[in-house]
Amino acid sequence: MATDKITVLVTGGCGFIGSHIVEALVKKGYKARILDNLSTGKLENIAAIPSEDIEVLLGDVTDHATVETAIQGCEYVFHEAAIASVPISVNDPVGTDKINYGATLNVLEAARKYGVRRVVFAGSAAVYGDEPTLPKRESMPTNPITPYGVDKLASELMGHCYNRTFGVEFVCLRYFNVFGRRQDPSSPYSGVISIFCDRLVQGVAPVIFGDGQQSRDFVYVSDVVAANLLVMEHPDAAGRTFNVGRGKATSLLDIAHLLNDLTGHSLQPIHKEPRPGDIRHSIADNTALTALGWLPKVTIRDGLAELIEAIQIAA
Ligand code: UD2
Repeated sequence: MATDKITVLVTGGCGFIGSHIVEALVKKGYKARILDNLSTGKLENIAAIPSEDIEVLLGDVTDHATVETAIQGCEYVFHEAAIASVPISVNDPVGTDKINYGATLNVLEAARKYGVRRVVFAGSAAVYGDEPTLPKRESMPTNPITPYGVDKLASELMGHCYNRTFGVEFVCLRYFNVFGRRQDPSSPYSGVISIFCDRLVQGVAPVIFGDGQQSRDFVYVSDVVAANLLVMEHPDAAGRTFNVGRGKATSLLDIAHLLNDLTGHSLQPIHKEPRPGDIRHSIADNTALTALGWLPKVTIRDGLAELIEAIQIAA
């Protein structure tokens, strides 16, 4: 059946953040096309979305022809597909580069060829590296210390190059520590909150690497989705890079405490050796994004409560 809905491509649309973006796009009346190879994404993440509003292409973002096919007819692209693990990038810099940088170039080139209006890219706070100045501002020098961070930065730079040189509008969102439903807890390098929650519902104490005073700018996935949808069409967003964090740091001890409080447990964290290469604190200056009208709405406590409820329902 013919449709006059605008089609939006979401690479990695079966993944953690991508599936939430797809859901929000469909709610706003867009048609979402998903390109995902299900390496970490899951079809069950999009199972609740009405099938007439989505198209799912199972394929690889590293394959140029596949990306060209996926992008044709799309006005916007959210490029979320990536190997989201720093340690995997350290173990296999060549393999991850093909995905975390090579695929971005594929997307940009196909966007240029097929006249996509705007590409929104899932960047990372990893581009700041371990330089201790806080909060992180977008204008600060970047100094990534892992292949993951370098690929994210290279992708940003190429995106801005396509913006200036070829007129493909490009926006980079540097995600801080995103948490929420559908974040996979199964690897030791999954987001710490997903791991803690997974253990908690099994009544197992969290393991904290180090003293637990290290802190992160945890941001709930629905606020990250709101940031994506805001910069998708905002006239002042094109050609720019924005931090996506709440601008508040929460320590791991506080997370463990909040989780006990929310569930009535009194699990004492088990402390182990600090994780090599860990940064101590991370916090975003989000002035640029809030100036566009973004306001993170979900507190850490409310986000944790929602997440625990979702995990308990699924269990
Ligand atoms: C985040 C991003 C990563 C990259 C990086 C840039 C996530 C999931 N990862 O890594 O993609 O952008 O920032 O700096 O958002 N921890 C424990 N116990 C556990 C698991 C983790 O104590 O069971 C600690 C870990 O040692 C670290 C903190 O929790 O101090 C956060 O770890 P993470 O893997 O959730 O995120 P991070 O900040 O290392």
